[in-house]
Formats: sequence, structure tokens, C-alpha cells
Amino acid sequence: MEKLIITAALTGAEVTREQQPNLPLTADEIATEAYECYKAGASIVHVHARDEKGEPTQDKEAYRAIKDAISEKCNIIFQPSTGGAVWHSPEERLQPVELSPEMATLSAGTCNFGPDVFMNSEAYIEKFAIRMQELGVKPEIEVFERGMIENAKKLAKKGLVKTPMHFDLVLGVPGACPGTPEDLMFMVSQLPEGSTWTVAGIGRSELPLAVMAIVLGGHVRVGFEDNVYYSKGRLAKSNAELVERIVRLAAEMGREVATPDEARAILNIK
Ligand code: KMH
Ligand code: ZN
Repeated sequence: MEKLIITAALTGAEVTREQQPNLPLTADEIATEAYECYKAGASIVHVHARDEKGEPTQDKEAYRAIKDAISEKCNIIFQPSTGGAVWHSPEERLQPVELSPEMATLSAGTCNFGPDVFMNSEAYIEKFAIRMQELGVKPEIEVFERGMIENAKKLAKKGLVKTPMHFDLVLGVPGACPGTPEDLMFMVSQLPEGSTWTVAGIGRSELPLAVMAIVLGGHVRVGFEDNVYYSKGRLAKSNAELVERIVRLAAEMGREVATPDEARAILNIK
């Protein structure tokens, strides 16, 4: 079986220090946390930038500061968000792609997102995909609902994303697809042949879905963006603590963990 790619989703756009006192917010804090996750076994870091007030921002320079600070410490794959926060415009959201990162997220459709709506029209999905292709950025296709897999297949058919595609199945967002084992099995069964996939289980579904991915040959995303707890009622000390647990579980199940360069090879990142 392919080595396991672990992504650490460090900050997110929605989580606050009130919910998780150890949430990294500044470029230095995010880079330090990325390095700790790298040492623990993560090969990709999924990043959301925050401004000086700690609010989510898609500002290109804010992402540049984080990218540079991380690359000074290690060769972990930098994957900025193009999802941003629900109130960001598509133009704002696309900014970090201009830094030509190795990867970036590409949300493949619209869904409810708690009390809000996460808007991704076909025209903008295509615009994001085209810009990523022009700049040689590998998209991680974010799927929150079944229909988004069909949208991704359409992108591939139009030649706007290369195949095999790489998916992130984000399951358990309130208002979108739940994070049960059956949901994961069904979503995986609908992916195009040869795709790679990772799973981001939200909240309490993070750990069980991660274990399933280890067994099924998928990959795993953990971190404060998706889940701030280590176990029921006990906050995680750091993102790295969540990564360390996945590494231990993978070792127990005989699945080796990929280095960043091995992850690049698995994902066809040049
Ligand atoms: N914050 C969500 C509305 C992504 O990073 O690409 C969108 C999101 C997806 O987090
Ligand atoms: Zn994100």
C-alpha cells in the first residue's frame, strides 16, 4: 500500500482562541506549528492566514509571510486555502494561488456551512482551476457533498484539472455530508479510478474516519481547523499531538508514513 500522507490543517478560518487556546495565528506561530507537525510526520500543511486582529484574511502578503517562514524551517508541502471564510469574495480567495504554491485547495461546489452558505459557482470553480493550471499548482479538490465529485469529473473532462485527481473528502460539516463510516465508504466508491484521496473528518468524526483511511489506503488530514479535541472533553495540546497519534496508529497497522518528498511523488507534484 502507498505510504500515508498526513496533512495538518493548523488554523482554519472559523476556530477561535476561545475554543482552542493553542491555536496558531501569526506567521511565526503557524510556521512553528508547521515545523512541529513536520517533525511528527506530517508531509502537507493546510494553511489559512489571519490578520493582526486574528481574523481570517486571504491577503497574498499574509500568505507569503507564512510560506516563507515555513520554508525556512522545513520542506513540508505548503497548501494554502482558496476556501477562505464564507464571507470572502472569490477574488479574495484566489490570492494565495498567485504565490505559485505546490498545492492549493479547490472547493468543488456549494453547500451549507453551519448557519452560512459556502458559495462555489461553476464559473468560479473553473476560474480557480484554470489559474492553478496556469501556475502549475496541484489542486486538492475539496468535496463536502456527493455532487461535488461530479463537478470535479466535469473539470477533468474539460481539461481544467489533470488526472489522476487528488480529493479531500471533508465529512461532518454541519449542513453538509455527515461523517459516518458509511458516508466515507460511499464517497470513496464514487471517486474516479486512480484518484488519490484524503479524509478530513470534522469534530468527533476526525479520528474514526482517519483510522478508516489508514486501512483503506487513503490519506489523512487532522488539525485544529477540523477538530480541536484530542478526546471527548480534552482539548488537544497542539496540532502536532493530533499528527503524532495518526503516526502511532499507522505504525500499529503497518502503514508507513510519507516524507514530504514521498508525498510529492505520490501526488505527482513536480
Ligand atoms: N472555511 C471554509 C468556508 C478550504 O480551506 O479550502 C472553507 C474551507 C475550505 O476551509
Ligand atoms: Zn481550510
